[in-house]
Amino acid sequence: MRDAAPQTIYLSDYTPPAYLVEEVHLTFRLAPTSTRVISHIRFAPNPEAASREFFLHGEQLDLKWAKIDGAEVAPVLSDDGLRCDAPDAPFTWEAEVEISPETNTALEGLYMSNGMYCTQCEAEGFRKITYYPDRPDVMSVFTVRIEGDLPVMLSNGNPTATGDGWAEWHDPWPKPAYLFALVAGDLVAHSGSFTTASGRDVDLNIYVRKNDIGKCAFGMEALKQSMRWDEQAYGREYDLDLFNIVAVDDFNMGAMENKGLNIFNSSAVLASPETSTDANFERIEAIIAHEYFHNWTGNRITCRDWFQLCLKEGLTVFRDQQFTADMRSEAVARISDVIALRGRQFREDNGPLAHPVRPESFVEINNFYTATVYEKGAEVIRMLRTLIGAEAYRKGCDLYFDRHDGQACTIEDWLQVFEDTTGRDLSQFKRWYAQAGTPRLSVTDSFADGTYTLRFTQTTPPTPGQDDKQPQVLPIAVGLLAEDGTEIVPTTILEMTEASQSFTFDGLTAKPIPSILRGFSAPVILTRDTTASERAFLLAHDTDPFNAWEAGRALARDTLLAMVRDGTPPQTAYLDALATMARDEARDPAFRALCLGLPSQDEIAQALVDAGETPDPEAIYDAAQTLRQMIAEHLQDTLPRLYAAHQIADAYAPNAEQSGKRALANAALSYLTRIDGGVQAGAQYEAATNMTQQLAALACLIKAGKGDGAVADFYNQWREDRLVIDKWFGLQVALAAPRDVAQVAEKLTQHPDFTMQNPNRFRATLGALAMTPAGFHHASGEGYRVLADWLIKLDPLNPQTTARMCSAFETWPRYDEDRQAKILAQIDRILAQEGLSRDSTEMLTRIRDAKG
Ligand code: B3K
Ligand code: ZN
Repeated sequence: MRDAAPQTIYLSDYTPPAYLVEEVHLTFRLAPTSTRVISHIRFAPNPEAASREFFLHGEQLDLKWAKIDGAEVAPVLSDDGLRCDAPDAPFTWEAEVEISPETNTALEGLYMSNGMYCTQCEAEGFRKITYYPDRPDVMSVFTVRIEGDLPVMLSNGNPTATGDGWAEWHDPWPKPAYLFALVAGDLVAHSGSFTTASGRDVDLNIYVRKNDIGKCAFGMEALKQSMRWDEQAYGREYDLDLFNIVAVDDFNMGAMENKGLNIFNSSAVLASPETSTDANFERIEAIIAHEYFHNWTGNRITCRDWFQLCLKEGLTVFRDQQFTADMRSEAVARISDVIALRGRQFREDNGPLAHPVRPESFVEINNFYTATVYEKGAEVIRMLRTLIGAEAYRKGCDLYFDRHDGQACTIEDWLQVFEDTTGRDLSQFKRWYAQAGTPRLSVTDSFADGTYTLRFTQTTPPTPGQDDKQPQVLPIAVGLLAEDGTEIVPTTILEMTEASQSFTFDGLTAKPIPSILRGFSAPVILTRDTTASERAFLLAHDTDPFNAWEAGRALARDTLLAMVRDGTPPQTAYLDALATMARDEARDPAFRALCLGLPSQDEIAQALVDAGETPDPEAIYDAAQTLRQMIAEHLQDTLPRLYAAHQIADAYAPNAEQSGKRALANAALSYLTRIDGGVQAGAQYEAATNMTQQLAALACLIKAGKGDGAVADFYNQWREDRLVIDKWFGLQVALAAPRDVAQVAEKLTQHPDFTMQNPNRFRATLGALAMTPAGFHHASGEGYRVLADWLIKLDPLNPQTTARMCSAFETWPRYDEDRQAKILAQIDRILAQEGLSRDSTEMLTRIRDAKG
């Protein structure tokens, strides 16, 4: 289906809606290729609007008839909606449209997945269901009647009546259309209940297909913990008698926060020890929390327009990060968040797709559900909280909920509550929402007469459309240590507001060792000339666990950079520090496992770019392989002990304690495999009783070149479990030798279980190709060619998932001329496709035209 003509939308063009909606009644007569949607909508002129133009969004709808106040009308239809003469007074609009859920492969609007009907309306999918003012600042109360022959038929809110072949639902909370949901299918429920702080009982259900009923218990517990946590941490109670979650196999992203009826990608809710890894459990817990938390930050208070997306997403990510930190280890959670931020957001912020946390224009809003809006958006809120303190933050949030409940808001509304409660001027802080790019923070130090001085300088490189950047407000958390490892100045927040600024610490007897940017207190790239021995010292002694990890990370990064540049072998200072850390029983195993990891190849590539060099992805891969081998040899006595000491006798539990031990044992196993050729990994594979162990062992065997038998065995064991088979697809691509990666991916697309209609399977295969740097960027250009071939095939079916995966090409300006030419040729080949979606066209033109 062709998109409406592409058009750029600007934040500065916002105008209030001409008409508001007082109430909506929808009737769905479900049929796979001919569903009828009958709407009955009460409109009233908006006193705040300048225009009285009556326009309703609508795309790919077959309008049967329309009436205003009972009289048939003949609206003017266009690609993106309809216009009609309408009274300058309240009136009733009625219409009937026909849509075809079964042939809706875009998975937006009403579609079918494995025989079940479901919806995805954010951001602008409701307009594919019926004619409506599909914008978040139009909020209304929905009543829904579903007619069909399926046993379970759900919508938002509470059920009001049901009969043979029909069900009615009413949602008392006004909401924008993007939060509408409908589900109908042959489903079963895993049920639970929750009593809110004020004593109201809420029924909870996770609806799944029959075979999946054994995979719901963990999600249910996570939901209850989220409900309790939001009451305690933010004073937010749930507000309906019912909360439903539904698992869907074909879904473009992780999950969706529809009011009272969250819809989840099955991979983001279904879990069992045999089929899910510890990382899967942790992700599920976080996503359930995230969607639940949206009930207040997103649903009760929503966004005025889509430019304000970070208002709900940045805040809700920050809230889910706080939740994970409380449920698990705070340090480990923070380190994991920062690894993800650097891996996705820094990459975006330093390339052609860089955009502000609050963008100023877009063509297709679905292209802006980005790491910048989500993860950098969360960092901005974290900084705000650091600057004003936890108590003031909570007070500001309380005022936000009081003042704006039921409204569609802006970033200005959000910042205003903190200005009002703290008396602070946040105008400079607001630059975080407007300026794209990752600030570079450099620091030098000096010591004289008992005074220690830190001198900081910040600069932000130009990004597309923003050549000059102003200094931002940076909360820099600093602690000072003495040479014997004691902390002489505990964590202090320095508030940097200038381009260059000095901070002093008086009354010291000797030059201290600084620990700067503790807890990663601002999303910047910190550079500081220092020695390997000082980094080793901080890895061993920093009282801030984030910075202890960061010191080890910096050592690893410097080591890899030196290896890539001229083959300099790793310094023993690094290897010894790593060995000491790995053996340190006083440290959390999860933390030690993180310390044994290396910076990503992407991070090394970016570091080379920052130093004015051109990265060679294969050289980076080789250096990482060599370093891993040297670490394995250096730790050879420690590894078997580390492995043995972290085996677990108790029954499997996906908690922080057990998963930390498994992470450390598996990190040890991975190094050990380089020494024993896979003997221990083979034993673990055979004996594994949970997916964390089985998958880790399988990965080791593949890396050791001994995976063939296990790969076949794994497939036979799990062929009926699509989520496990996704792992099977992904692992084979990710672990192939760089020259084989593209070919392995391409061969897997011929496998009978490969389907491009299922986004999880497509991402497991082609996404793994895109995320394996040395393979994707192999000099042959085959990685680019295979991905482009498949994006071309997927685009007509599913523009959203295609466009999202186009970002694989975003790092092209980093590379040598030959690679650049090869990538650009593929981009141009995709862009030349007749009828390419608006989504992919926008992504690829931004990537191609703005040399970041
Ligand atoms: N709000 C949804 C994302 C919708 C994406 C639309 N392309 C999930 C979330 O952030 O919780
Ligand atoms: Zn969200």
